[in-house]
Amino acid sequence: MSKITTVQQHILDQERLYPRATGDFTALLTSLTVAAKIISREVNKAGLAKIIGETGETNIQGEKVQKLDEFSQDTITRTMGHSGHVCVMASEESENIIPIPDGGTHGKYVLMFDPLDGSSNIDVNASIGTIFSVHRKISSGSGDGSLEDCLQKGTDQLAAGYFIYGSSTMMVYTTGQGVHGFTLDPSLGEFLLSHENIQTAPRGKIYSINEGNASQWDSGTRRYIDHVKEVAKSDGRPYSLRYIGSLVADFHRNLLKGGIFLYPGPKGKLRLLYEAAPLAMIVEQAGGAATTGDLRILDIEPTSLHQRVPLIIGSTHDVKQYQDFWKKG
Ligand code: FDP
Repeated sequence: MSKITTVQQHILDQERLYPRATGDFTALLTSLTVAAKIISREVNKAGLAKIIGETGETNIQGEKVQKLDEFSQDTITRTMGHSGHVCVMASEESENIIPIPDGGTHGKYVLMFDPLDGSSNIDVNASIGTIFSVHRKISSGSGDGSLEDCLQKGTDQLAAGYFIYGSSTMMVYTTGQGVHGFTLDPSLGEFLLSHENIQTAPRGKIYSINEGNASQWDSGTRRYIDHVKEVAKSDGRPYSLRYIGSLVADFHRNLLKGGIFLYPGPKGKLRLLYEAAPLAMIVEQAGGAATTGDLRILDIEPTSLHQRVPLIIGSTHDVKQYQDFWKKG
């Protein structure tokens, strides 16, 4: 009989690998799972908003109906701001850093998050997600964290992960000891280990890109996409195109099945700190790769909170091959 492991037990076991660990880190990630369960419950009711009252209006209980992305932002900020584990946060939805609320206890960690990624998919019932990344406080003192704490590069992440609200709700995370996936059992309210030590295929058969942007692609990207579409049965081409337009959902599928996701330059659309860096840590831990074309995502020094980068991420062979095309221009 296989063992049943909750996410809390798993995080605790991972933290025990570090002799000087205090348990704080386990508590931080556990608080985050509470926020995700609240968001998951609300996401599952999304279609009902139309019945019980439109967003921004008052529902039949006299409560104001909040937009789901704002709700997710508030839920994470409130849960984590009072957890005592973080000293500062930053979110894709907030222009500036988010300080700990008055009266809150300061911890030694920095939390970066995208509260509801892929939110243009909410109305059509497609999978969406929450992405997070944890750093250690580097600014001096034990009080409030600062912008400096938030602008750390991907290689300094202590943990990264995401929650995907799909046909089931899942949590996928890494603390640098492999990538592990948990599925929420809604009747128990517990995330149970379902995907231990996820390894992505060295080479996939899927490419994921918004082809509607083709006229803006550089010639290297154009030639690469032509290449994966060419018929060459001997090496597994043509690849299949799969694109949901919800990063967490596209990434999660490719992580499990193998493949490449591309949102190329010149500037890119996706955010370094809330999307590219956390997913790059996960993919590398699963044996894959992530690049802008010329730079490894995890090596980029952030210069601003909402910096965008090109993101090419997935199976190592595919990402390397993209880079070869990209370099030739
Ligand atoms: P969305 O605009 O729905 O929030 O981060 C933004 C994001 O979604 C990603 O989740 C997704 O991969 C990408 O944008 C989709 O962009 P396009 O619609 O330009 O393809």
